[in-house]
Amino acid sequence: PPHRPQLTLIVAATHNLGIGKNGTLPWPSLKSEMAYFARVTKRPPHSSPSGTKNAVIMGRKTWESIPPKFRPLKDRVNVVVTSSGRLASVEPEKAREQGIVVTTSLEEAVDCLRAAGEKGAKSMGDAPTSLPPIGKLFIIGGSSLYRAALDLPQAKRVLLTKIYKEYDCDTFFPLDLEGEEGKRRGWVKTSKQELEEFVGEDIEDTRMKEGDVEFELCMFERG
Ligand code: FOL
Repeated sequence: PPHRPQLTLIVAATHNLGIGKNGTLPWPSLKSEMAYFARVTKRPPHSSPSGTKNAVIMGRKTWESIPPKFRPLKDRVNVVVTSSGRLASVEPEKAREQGIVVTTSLEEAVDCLRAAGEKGAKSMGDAPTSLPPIGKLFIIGGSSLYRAALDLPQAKRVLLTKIYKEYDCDTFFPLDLEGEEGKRRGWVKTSKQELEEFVGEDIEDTRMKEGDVEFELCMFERG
């Protein structure tokens, strides 16, 4: 496993980069888009050891935004970053057995997962983790965690779903990947083929529609 594991941000945003409103998503459920999020974040890399799970790293407000019946997000190691080091909704002892890791910074989150991912390479002296082997690392929001991740050189990929409808938003993705700053920082949109290869599924058309909402599945990378 790499010493500095790559991080992939996954986000759905409007044209104005809106990602949230009043502690939840700005749009009334986009089932097919959410299903894409769930499939992609659950699917471990090809040729990973059996039992490998991906990790989803999120900020405390994003954790709270997930309907209680869906959290922790199943079949993934859930990591919640919170400066207080506590989650009101979870008993600390219960957290780890449910596959929930609570950390106080993104760096701590990545270090903790790296230790789990390299488990077996070292034999003694590790803290007991009870974490499975870790595959891909996804940053799932919200805006302050996206910003922290974009500042790390390990963040080399963004899976962006562009929502082609305007919704009132009070929370925004911190970087316009296709704007001046995004270009200056080296972000480029990849091909559909590269997207399919990374997400591990064939995509008939990256341009999709649910009800009257059109959206587009995109991937951006930086060298
Ligand atoms: N990225 C994309 N592309 N779409 C999103 O909706 C999205 N949402 C978040 C982060 N990145 C995203 C954060 N918000 C659930 C709810 C909110 C949320 C993320 C996940 C959630 O409940 N997920 C369940 C699926 C539930 C269902 O099937 O409706 C899961 O198992 O992933």
